[in-house]
Amino acid sequence: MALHSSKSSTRIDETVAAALDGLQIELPSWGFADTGTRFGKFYQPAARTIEEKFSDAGQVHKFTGVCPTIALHILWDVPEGTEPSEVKKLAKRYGVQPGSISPNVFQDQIYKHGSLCNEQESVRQHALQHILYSVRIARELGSRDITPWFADGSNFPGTANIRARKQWLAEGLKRTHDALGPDQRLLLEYKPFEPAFYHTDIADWGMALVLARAAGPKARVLVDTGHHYQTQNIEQIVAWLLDEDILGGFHFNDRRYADDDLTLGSIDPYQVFRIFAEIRFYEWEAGRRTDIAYMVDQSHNLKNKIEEMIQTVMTAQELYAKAALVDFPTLVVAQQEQRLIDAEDIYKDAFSTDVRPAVREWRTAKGLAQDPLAAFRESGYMERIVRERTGRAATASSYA
Ligand code: AFD
Ligand code: MN
Ligand code: MN
Repeated sequence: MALHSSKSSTRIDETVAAALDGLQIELPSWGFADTGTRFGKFYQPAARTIEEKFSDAGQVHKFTGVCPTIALHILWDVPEGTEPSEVKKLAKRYGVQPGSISPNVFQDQIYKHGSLCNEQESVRQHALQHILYSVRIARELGSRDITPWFADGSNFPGTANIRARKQWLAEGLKRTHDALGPDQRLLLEYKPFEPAFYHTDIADWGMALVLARAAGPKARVLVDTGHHYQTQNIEQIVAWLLDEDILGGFHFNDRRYADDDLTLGSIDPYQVFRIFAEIRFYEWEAGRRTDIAYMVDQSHNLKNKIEEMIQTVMTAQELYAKAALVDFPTLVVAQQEQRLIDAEDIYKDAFSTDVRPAVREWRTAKGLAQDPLAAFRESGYMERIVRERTGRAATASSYA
């Protein structure tokens, strides 16, 4: 049975265009700053202020056309006392709106032994007040998602009452959830380890799901693709969260070992395709799009930060376009009839389709450059910011 209808290029173009029309990708403010790793930083003319972060993110949106929001960290970008109106002026000036808002409960000295899971009630209260402040700022900025990440955990056996910490955490998240505005969401991110190396209080998707359910109906699970052990089947986790109607969104990056902050799709593009395919499968069966926040969480240390963000977005678009080509009507029949090779080949056929011509056509139709990276490089923006931020002329090393 000839399964693979030779996809006409018209069908590919139409399917890819429809898919890309619905894909928006949020950029992380911290991805434009020199954050380095715990082993050091290799400086480049990176953003130093929230204004420069908005400016750089604005370039990514200008050339890709699909990044209208920038995720902000309250401590790094909107320290207490910042007027939200100032942030709104930056959004207007640079063409990107504030996106998800991350409280920061993992950096201040007070959080040495944790935040909402800290044995000291005063520290738990301090963390909660910061999170509630973040919710207020988010409401004033018109941001929908609150995305706390908790580094809470322990390094040595016997030093933590894991059950008590779970209860304290649930209590703090419930208080946070109850402070949300009508259209806001609380996205709970999980991470198996780092900086804690014996146990992390929200270590996997199951713990995040239990906590989200306990917090209330506006809470969801946030899947950071770098936050999984080597052998974990991330697309299976995504399928379960979809089926439980509790998948809030993603923090995209790639990893060879763990939370490596590598460029999305640079190590395992097929895994990213499989994640998107699970989402497209769910949407095809449900007959509707899902409301998932696609966000990048990469803070690069070697590549040019703006260029790598453009590269990340272009990769996400290509892999999403491939997933949109999966022939689900034929796939479900092959699955039902247990024709394994035919079913697998439907995935492989979509993944191996070169969608770049269709993506380029889509960009042309949108009035965008066919190659956003090349267009950015020709724009002179890097030369300008190198002069402005370093006082020197740009050299080849400015394009790391
Ligand atoms: C780190 C954490 C987590 C968080 C991000 C931004 O592992 O992914 O979302 O910083 O705060 O990558
Ligand atoms: Mn993350
Ligand atoms: Mn991370």
